Amino acid sequence: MTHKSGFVNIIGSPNVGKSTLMNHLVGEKLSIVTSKAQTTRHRIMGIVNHDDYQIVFSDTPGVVNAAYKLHENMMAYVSTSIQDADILLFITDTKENEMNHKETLERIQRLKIPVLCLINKIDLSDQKEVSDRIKYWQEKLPKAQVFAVSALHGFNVDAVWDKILELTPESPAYFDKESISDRPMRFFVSEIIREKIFIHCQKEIPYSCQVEIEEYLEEEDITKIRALIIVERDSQKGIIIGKGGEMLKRIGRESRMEIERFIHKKVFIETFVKVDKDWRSSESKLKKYGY
Ligand SMILES: Nc1nc2c(ncn2[C@@H]2O[C@H](COP(=O)(O)OP(=O)(O)OP(=O)(O)O)[C@@H](O)[C@H]2O)c(=O)[nH]1
Ligand SMILES: [Mg+2]
Repeated sequence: MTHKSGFVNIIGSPNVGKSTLMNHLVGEKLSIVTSKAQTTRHRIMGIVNHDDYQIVFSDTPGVVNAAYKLHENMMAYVSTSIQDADILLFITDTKENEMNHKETLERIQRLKIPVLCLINKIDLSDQKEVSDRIKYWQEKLPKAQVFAVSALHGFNVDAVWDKILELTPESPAYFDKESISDRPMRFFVSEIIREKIFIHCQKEIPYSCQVEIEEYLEEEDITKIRALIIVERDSQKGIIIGKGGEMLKRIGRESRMEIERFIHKKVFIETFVKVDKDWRSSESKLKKYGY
């Protein structure tokens, strides 16, 4: 029996639904999702295993013009994901009139590998708008097959799956057939906490935060976690903690509930906040934090 395996990399502008799509395809919430743009900062692999195939999806940060060093590193993840894809899923949504980042679009236009263009969030749109978008993107990406989908509601995602399986090359598996990601548990835990900060904090705060897991201790009936939230300035520290510690408590409580669902175990979590001045602009600090 032949075995298929390949890298299916998801690229697109911020907030179009890349992470929602990957989670749907993998059937597990691996990537955090929020209503704010630039939620995803890493390349995160989600692996789907079957006797006959292994598909390695990669979620990536939304394509932006780099405003600070962290952005540059995020865009480097996008760039390598375009390079090493066997199949590219270019995702846009019904509200994106044109791709702001022309260079990336041009790179996709020049690709020799199969490109699937997914127009997402069609549940928010009408037939006419969807038809206009299909026409527009088919002209921009003439070699791509265009799909109108809703990643959130799973609409038409099956058709995308069928196409992916058809296009995946014959190859042995790249990863252990038991693994669902290339990332360790600590990474997912830090991302869950970052998601709660994104949801509850406004303006620049979510973008200035990084979460480090200082301790992850698995005991027989409970997992003990100590997390450090890193901000760029003293004023941000005060906001994350909130009046009487309310904000930090809320972030901790909601994170704990979600981590418990994710690892199917009881969790005890402690959160601390620390200032690391301008960490987003320092190459050495970014390296330390895994970017
Ligand atoms: N109505 C609707 N909302 C969607 C759909 N897909 C995603 N969303 C919403 O769009 C927002 C952004 O989704 P994400 O999956 O985080 O988008 P992303 O492209 O990964 O964003 P970045 O990581 O910031 O680049 C969230 O509020 C999602 O719930 C969809 O099919 N329909
Ligand atoms: Mg994302």
